[in-house]
Amino acid sequence: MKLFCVSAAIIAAAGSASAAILVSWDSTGMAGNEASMPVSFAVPGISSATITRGPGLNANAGANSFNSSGWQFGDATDYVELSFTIDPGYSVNLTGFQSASQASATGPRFMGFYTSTDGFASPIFTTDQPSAANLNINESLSLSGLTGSVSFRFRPTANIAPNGGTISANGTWRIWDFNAGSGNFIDTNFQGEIIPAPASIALVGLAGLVVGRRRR
Ligand SMILES: [Ca+2]
Ligand SMILES: [Ca+2]
Repeated sequence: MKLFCVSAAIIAAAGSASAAILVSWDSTGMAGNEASMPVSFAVPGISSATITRGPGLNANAGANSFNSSGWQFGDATDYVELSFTIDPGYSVNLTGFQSASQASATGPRFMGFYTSTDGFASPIFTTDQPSAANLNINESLSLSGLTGSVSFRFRPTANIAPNGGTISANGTWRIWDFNAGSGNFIDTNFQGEIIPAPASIALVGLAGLVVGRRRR
């Protein structure tokens, strides 16, 4: 009876979670041409978080950023990818994304944010960088029930640069911290909730019951 009560309490708690930053990456102090951006935070249940370049891009220096050149419109290998893995037994609901970008005068002006949930088919939002200046990105997301590995890619959606011409392979595009003003920079992050799956927790509870019986 005591074991049953403990199991029921764990199952009841499984449905509760609160929206917060789930995973973040820090560009502060980067040279810009590293192979990836370091993870600064991940909640328990999220692992293997990375920000990397597609194979069609080149690493490019740019202080406090993750910077790339070699952009060609229509090249499917030209993307910056944000990826993380949701551990077995959890699901994730994403509600927000924060970052910032900057394109050079001949870099890509319009960038779509694609997801692996539809095979990177349609952008869930598009950024417009009309000048070669910082662009804060602060988007609401509505992606529920995510499990396993999830990836997002920034890719050009038009062959247009901030200077009005076409994208040049020498042009650059970087992501870096969201600028909250007054010298306050927020690491690139996804917000939402992570939820332990009730089914897997119920199984753990049942396993506990079986072990308890065998010991008697
Ligand atoms: Ca930072
Ligand atoms: Ca390329």
